[in-house]
This record gives sequence, C-alpha cells and structure tokens, in this order.
Amino acid sequence: MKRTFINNIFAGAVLALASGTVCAQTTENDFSELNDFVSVDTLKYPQVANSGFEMWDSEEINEPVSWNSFMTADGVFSDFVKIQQLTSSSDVRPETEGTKSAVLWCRNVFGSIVAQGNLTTGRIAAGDFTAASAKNHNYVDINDPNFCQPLGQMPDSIAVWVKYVPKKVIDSAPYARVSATVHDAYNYIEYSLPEFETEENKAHAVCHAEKNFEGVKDENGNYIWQRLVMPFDTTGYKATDPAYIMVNFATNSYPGKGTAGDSLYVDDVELIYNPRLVAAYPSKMEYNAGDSIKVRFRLEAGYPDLVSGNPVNLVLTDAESNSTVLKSSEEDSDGWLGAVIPEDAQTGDYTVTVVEPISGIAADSVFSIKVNANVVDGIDNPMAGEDVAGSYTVYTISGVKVAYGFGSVDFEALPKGIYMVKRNNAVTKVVNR
Ligand SMILES: [Ca+2]
Ligand SMILES: [Ca+2]
Repeated sequence: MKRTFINNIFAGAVLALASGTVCAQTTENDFSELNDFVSVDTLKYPQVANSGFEMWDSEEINEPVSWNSFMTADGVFSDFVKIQQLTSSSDVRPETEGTKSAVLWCRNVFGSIVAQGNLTTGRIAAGDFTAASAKNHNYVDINDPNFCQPLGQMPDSIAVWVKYVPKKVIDSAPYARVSATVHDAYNYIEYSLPEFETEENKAHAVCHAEKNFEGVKDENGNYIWQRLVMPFDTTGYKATDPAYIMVNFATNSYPGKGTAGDSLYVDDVELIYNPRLVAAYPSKMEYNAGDSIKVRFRLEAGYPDLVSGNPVNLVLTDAESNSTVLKSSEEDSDGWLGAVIPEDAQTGDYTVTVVEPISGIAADSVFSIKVNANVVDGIDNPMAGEDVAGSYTVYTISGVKVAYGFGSVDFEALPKGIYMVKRNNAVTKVVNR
C-alpha cells in the first residue's frame, strides 16, 4: 500500500467526489494524478484533506488549503485578529516526501497580552477580548466547505508530526496542543477549556483525541520533530455517525498563555484504521467432544498497512458464558484457525468465534454450535461398586496415572473428567461425572 503525501493531499478530494460534497477545496488539476493513489481506499480509510500541508491558498490569506487560521476568523473581534500567525515552511518532518509544513506562532498583542497561534480544519471565532472565554473557540460550519472536513468512517487513531519551538518555556503552561474530534452532522465547537463544554455540543461527538506536548530537543539542544500517535477515545461520547472530523493545533494548551515567538511546526497528519476481523465461519455446526474444529476468518487490512502478526483467538463459550481460548495465533492475512473441542466438554449449546483483540469480535462472526459430550464404550456415570474383576490402572487423557487397584474403580474418589481405564491390556475411555 502506497504511503505518500500525495495520497493524503488527495484523499479529501476523492472523498469529496465520491460523497457529492465540495468540502475539500480542489482544482481540476489535482485530479490528473488520481492514478498515483488508487491503491489507497479513500472511502474505507478517509484522510484529512491536504494533511501534508503541501497546497496553500493565495498569498493574501496564506492558509493551507482546507485549513484555517486567524486570517479567516469571524466573530465581533475578527477584524482585530486578522493578522498573519501562520505560513508555509520548508522545515519538514524527517523522511517525508513533501516539501512543505505549516508553522504557526504566538504574537504579542500589547503589554504582556499574547495571541497564540491557532490552526484548525474548522473556523476560529473571535468573540471576546479575553482569551480564556467560551466565546473564543474553533467551530465547524458544515454548510461552508471551507470550514468542515467530511469523514464518513471511524478511525482508530490520529498521528501527527510536530516540532514545538517555544521562545521561552513557561513552567505553568509549557505545552503546545493538538486535538481532534470526530462528530456527526453538527456545527461542532472545540472549546479552549473543558469547563466551557456544553452537553448539547458534546452529544454530537463520536470520539476525541488530544495531546498537550512539550518541545523535544536533540543532544545539541536543538528542537526536533516528533510523531505523536493518539488513539481516539469513545468513552463518554454518544454520537455514532462519523460524518466529520475537526483537527486543531495551538501553540499553547492554555488560552492566552505563551510567549511571542513560540512556534509550532506541523506536518503529515494521518488517520489510522486498525486491521479488523470482518467475518469468521466454522466448518460445521455440531461436534463431539474431542472433535477437531476449523474456523475460517477474514482480516481487513486497515490503513496505513496491515500490521503484521495480528493476534487472533478462537474462543469457545458455553451457555454459562465460560470462555475457553481453543487456539491463539498471529496472522497476517485471511486464514483458518484449527483446534480441538476439549475432551471433557459437556453436552450443550456453545458459541464459537474468532476474536481479534484490537477490534474485538466482528458482528457476524459469532456462531452457535452444539457439542455432544464424549461417551465411549457405553460406560457413562460409572458407579463405585461396579462388578468388575481383575486389576486396573486409571490414567488421565494426557497419560498421567492417577489410580490403580483390583476390582471396581472408585470414581467418586476422582475429580470429574475423562479417564482412560486399562484392564488386561484393553483401554476404555470413561467420563466421570
Ligand atoms: Ca508536508
Ligand atoms: Ca482556509
């Protein structure tokens, strides 16, 4: 699977084409290179448009295509904040195929008051003179293609490359910030502080990822690029339609904090889709204890790549929800899992499924099966005092000698289970219930 910045640039464009929306800004020319990235399934694994920051608007606005800064802010204070705090940079993350990143910075307003750099796929609302105000926030406008990012699938994580170069590290606010929210068809608001959040706004979030991070230096004291990978958290988020994603960067995690000249470089935003188990089928529906069972499963690759060695487990569950892992394996592609139904399985209804720990159980991969307990040679419910002559030796099914003597076997003295009873060189399998 190709992983080039071109893929990411055009991912949004393809999505826009396919879904009939015009939310990603593109030109006719962009599509001439469609053949270069058909290997990425952008409908299954949609990406943020212009995620490598290679395409930029006019010099007057100077924003990355599909992203926004104070230059396109609105709100009653918007005329005061339309000052450049963002530009393209040739300082790109290591090993990228692109040539540009975005750099945003904090500027001095007057006295000790600063305005931090802000980059968003939504729109900046400048509604209050005080920085830490609910009226100053980033918001999505799903009716304006410049200020929304359609998505359509549920990513598992977001990865970003950042290089944070604080002018001065403030002990009380040393962090820059990235946040991302997947939300349904709603003009979602990213507030600058958790206490501004409203129930109504939060009810439209599907999942959220964020990280406050410090600058990282190499051994020579120079700030360097770092890749941050943040899993999306679904806990506490009720919406289910991943229609849009909003991504935000700020030069400081706390509104109004920072030092003029704090700079945050951003490059190659990537949405990660974990491999998923999409289906599993057992070869038949009824078994005897001790039978072999084969279950076919399908793994869907995910994006960027199928992670090698995905753990998959074949699990048998009885009617009381007691689960046994029959087989564990690491798989790189679709295949079969083979195992043996335990010799001591009791008669009853069971379910069998293949579980992939990252994505869990595929919806259509839980199957009901019937298992019949192992009854061999007609000896079931053996009783003490059975009238049998001669010597005996009792083994477990794994071959461990557990009893011997003459006459009847005292099964009540043995734990329940399956035994092999040897008399006169004849072996009988016995279920001790
Ligand atoms: Ca780039
Ligand atoms: Ca813009």
